[in-house]
Amino acid sequence: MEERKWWHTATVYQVYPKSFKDSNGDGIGDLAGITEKLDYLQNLGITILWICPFFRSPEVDNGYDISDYMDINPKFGTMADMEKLIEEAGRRGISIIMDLVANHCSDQHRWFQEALKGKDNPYRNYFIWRDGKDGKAPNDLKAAFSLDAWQKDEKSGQYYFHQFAVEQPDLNWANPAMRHELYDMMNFWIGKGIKGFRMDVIELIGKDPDRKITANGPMLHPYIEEMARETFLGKNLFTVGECWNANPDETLRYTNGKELDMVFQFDHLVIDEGKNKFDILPFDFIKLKKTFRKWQEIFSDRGWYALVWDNHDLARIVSRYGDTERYWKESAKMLALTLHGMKGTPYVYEGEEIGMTNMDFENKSQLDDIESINFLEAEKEKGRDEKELLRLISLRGRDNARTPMQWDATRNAGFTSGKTTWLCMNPNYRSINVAAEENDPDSILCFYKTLIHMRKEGKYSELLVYGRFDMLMEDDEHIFMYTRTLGGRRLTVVSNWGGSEVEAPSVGNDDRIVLSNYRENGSVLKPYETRLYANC
Ligand code: TEU
Ligand code: CA
Repeated sequence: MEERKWWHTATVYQVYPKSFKDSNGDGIGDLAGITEKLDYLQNLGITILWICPFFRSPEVDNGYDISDYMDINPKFGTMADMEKLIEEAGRRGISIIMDLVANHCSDQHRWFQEALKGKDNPYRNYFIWRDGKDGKAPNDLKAAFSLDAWQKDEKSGQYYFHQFAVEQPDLNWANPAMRHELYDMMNFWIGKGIKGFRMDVIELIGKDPDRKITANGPMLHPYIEEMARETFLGKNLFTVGECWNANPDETLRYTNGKELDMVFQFDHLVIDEGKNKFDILPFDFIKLKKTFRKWQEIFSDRGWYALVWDNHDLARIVSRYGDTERYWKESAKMLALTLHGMKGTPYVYEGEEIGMTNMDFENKSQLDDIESINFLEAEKEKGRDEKELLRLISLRGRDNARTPMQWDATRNAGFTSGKTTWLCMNPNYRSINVAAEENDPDSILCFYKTLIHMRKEGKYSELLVYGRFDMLMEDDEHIFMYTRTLGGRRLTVVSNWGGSEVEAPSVGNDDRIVLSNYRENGSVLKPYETRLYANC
């Protein structure tokens, strides 16, 4: 039996502060708005709240370009608002974890502004500078957002490295002075009552750009171990790292007891991606099941699995793997039970719990995200049709996850009292919203609430948290089925991943259905029918 941790029974809720709730009518979500909604989160059963960056930022990448780690983006409020949010959350048994963006900062950060002053400035080596080669960049490394990874500084003639936007210079983790300033910042926030960290692209901090190594670099784990020792280790906090290139060995090193509690890996969400997220391949259901089974086996008795469908970088799961035309409610619930029945910590992204969907971005003026805008411009340069590009962005773009939270059917979905919102509303807010679901026992919201509470406390909690995972029917074209077993007790999840009826597989004789997205459960599984059986 794994060592028990306070957060093992938790479900983590992720808030994108700009889009969750606006308290002052300026059309931009803010910290006071999150505080307003803490009762909603407590009622949902949430005990850990991950808030995306709320620090001072020019918002080139919506807050993942931080210009002051120790101050609050004035659009989101003040330090007093943050202190109140931490306190009010604590009173409701909700621990707040912050988004640690330690791989890079904003080019408007004091450190970078100092570094630009010259090669012998003490902050110069807080960043990664190289001379060019033959009048060009040091090498041909690429960045995200359709960019090259080296940016020339005309004043010094050198290039600096950026894995993301030009305005997001990578921090130089080889510099102990820089590392220790980051640790001081982390300890400042721990002192404020932050109960943990979600670590943005933590896999990149050990990079060696001269050898074109970005993720999983040679110094990655020594740096994380040092960070842990200097800040959160032994303080019973919650830490999760974001890793897009995690392999089994690397992942188990992260969770070796000297580093993090868990990492996100996204293999199950890139199975239909070719060259990039906008290069969409046919969905391969069996590959999806094999991916989940692989990672469940890796984490079977070591480390811990982050169970994720949605986040602020991903298109809405019910639009990706569900059916928003004919079986919106059934497929959203099926996806929820299929994920939440597994071993690991489930993450719920704002709006996922009410079945929020992608939207059609018909005009590029509706877009905000640098990743989508750069993709559109870069591909148009190559002669591709804007309408087709907008179709792809509507399928996979990050703005799908950033349209404001849909609270009710009033103007702007009750997200703001103002006339405008910083990003377009999804027009389906009139039918998909919290108010329409919170008192409907058959709603997606109530289904998520049941799942979250089932893990948190009660009869099946221990089985859901610690039960062994075994995949069944892995090669079946329609059914996702697995068991969770512990001490002779068993849960079985059976999900029909398609819009047609299929024969229901047999289960144990004394297995009874304890949760389903259909009222009647017969010998066939109806479209997107999902069932949780228990023998105890
Ligand atoms: O994302 C890491 C990252 O690489 C994503 O941009 C991902 O590759 C892409 O969205 C998949 O299509 C983190 C943050 O979650 C993201 O919001 C930031 O833009 C990025 O790092 C830079 O901080
Ligand atoms: Ca506001």
